[in-house]
Amino acid sequence: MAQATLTISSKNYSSWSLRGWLLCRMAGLDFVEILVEMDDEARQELLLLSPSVLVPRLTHNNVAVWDTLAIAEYLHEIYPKAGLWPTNQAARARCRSISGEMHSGFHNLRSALPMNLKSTHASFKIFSGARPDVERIKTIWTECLEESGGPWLFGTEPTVADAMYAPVCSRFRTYSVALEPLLAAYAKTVLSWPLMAEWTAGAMAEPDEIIELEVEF
Ligand SMILES: N[C@@H](CCC(=O)N[C@@H](CS)C(=O)NCC(=O)O)C(=O)O
Repeated sequence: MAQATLTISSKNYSSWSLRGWLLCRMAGLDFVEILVEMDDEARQELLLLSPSVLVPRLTHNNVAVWDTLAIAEYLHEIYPKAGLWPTNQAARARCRSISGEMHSGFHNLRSALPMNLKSTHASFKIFSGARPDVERIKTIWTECLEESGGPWLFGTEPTVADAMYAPVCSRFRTYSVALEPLLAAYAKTVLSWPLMAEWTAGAMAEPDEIIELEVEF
């Protein structure tokens, strides 16, 4: 059986790579990472293997899966006991809904506050177009945490939703977004997750800096 692979790009900047990687690790998949360096000549060739020309891209048993939510659903089929989605149907529906919201929305937040694990900015004025995104995310987290009791969005174990919002926790830290205690505790849970620590260590070791993704002040 061929070794499963996950094609990803920069650990410092690529939030979708982080989500895909977290999902694979949460599922317990044995895989090797194919890191497409931002300035690598092989990058285009590797990315072209993914019809969307985007990462993450998973290969498993000669099946190629691209797009993060498709990867989540594929992993859930392969590892149904991994708990990627909540077992309760209503919670699962909400988990899918808020994961979908992250997947298809929050464009202003994503462009105004790009993921940059290496960076922190003590005072950052959030562009007015991104503020509704921040408020909506706070509402989502509050509702989930109040319903489930935390520390993760759907209770005692991380689910797809936590992987989807993990890069947001890092963005809120990078750009010093103020959070009320319940949400600050949630962000702390995510940022101190051993998987996040492992990914962040990889980001810190990356030499490249992408000027376009460095927010200027
Ligand atoms: N909807 C896609 C979004 C993936 C995406 O935008 N990936 C970015 C990296 S964060 C990418 O591959 N950009 C192209 C590139 O790096 O050349 C998914 O869910 O996987």
